[in-house]
Amino acid sequence: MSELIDRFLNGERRALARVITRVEAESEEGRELVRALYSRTEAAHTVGITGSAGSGKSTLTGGLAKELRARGKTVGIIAVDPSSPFTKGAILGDRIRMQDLALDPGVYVRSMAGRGALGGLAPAINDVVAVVAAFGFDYVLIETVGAGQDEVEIAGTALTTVLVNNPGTGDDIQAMKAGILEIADVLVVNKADLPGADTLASQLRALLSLSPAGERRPPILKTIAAKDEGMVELADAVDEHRQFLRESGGERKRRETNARHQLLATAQAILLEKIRQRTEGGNLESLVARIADRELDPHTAAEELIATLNLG
Ligand SMILES: Nc1nc2c(ncn2[C@@H]2O[C@H](COP(=O)(O)OP(=O)(O)OP(=O)(O)O)[C@@H](O)[C@H]2O)c(=O)[nH]1
Ligand SMILES: [Mg+2]
Repeated sequence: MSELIDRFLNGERRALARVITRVEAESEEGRELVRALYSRTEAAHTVGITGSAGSGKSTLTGGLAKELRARGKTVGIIAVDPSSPFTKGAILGDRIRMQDLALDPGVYVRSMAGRGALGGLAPAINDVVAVVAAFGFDYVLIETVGAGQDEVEIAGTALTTVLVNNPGTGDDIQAMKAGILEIADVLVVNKADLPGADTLASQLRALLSLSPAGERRPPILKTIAAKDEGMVELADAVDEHRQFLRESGGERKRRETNARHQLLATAQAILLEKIRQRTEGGNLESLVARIADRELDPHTAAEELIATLNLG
């Protein structure tokens, strides 16, 4: 393992890929690797790019990466649960750009599943982000699909969250309902070449004006990711938010919020796994049957399960 870490620290891509595979498997070895590398994760700026399926997240991520590269920065990209392969939309959008990115030693792209074995978010997401950050990229971009609690949670791993909206889809109202607007640090109206972009931008502006006075209002950017338009402004907005976090002391706060979230989510995963190990086949199944027969309510049954762990 220490040889793998040495190669990782030497900047070998294949070592990075192997470390991610082990971390993703949630093996004991993977956890040891995270333990060994975790202290190195602080320098990278993590950016979550979220929004509904097909809103142009991959194309936008590619465009942002290209702009950051033009500024001499290195970029790691993690696409969580891509409903289309990362390159698909981007190839449609701009074939040459993605080829450039794929060949660029300053860019690393990796896809991963967002679901754990027991359903829910894969606990490994945070670990994979940490490992990619530890490799030494200046920026780590995390693309996630959807508009709901999962995305809010994934956004919890990033310092800056970019929310991608499209004109004329109506899903923005959904996004606001899910409270996702509250986690957006930068709002993007992508596909601004389609009708309704200005209307959407002003609707978003109106909504933001309802937030308490004195709070930071996220900028609203119009982009045409498929044509690389607005990428300079997007990179600027990400850096401005980073600067804001630093100057306001918000970076520390956000790191603590993220740390609290990750700690509790990890503890939950460990407990769930322990409960499963100790009760599978036996107690678990009998409790399941008794709930199904309405002999027992789920709450009492859950208390019984937890009692098997002897937590006191
Ligand atoms: N008209 C227009 N189309 C765009 C724009 N940006 C992306 N697209 C297209 O929208 C489609 C989806 O783009 P992707 O980048 O794959 O979107 P995504 O959000 O990553 O999609 P999933 O990962 O599958 O959720 C592709 O056909 C893109 O070419 C844009 O600014 N304008
Ligand atoms: Mg995508």
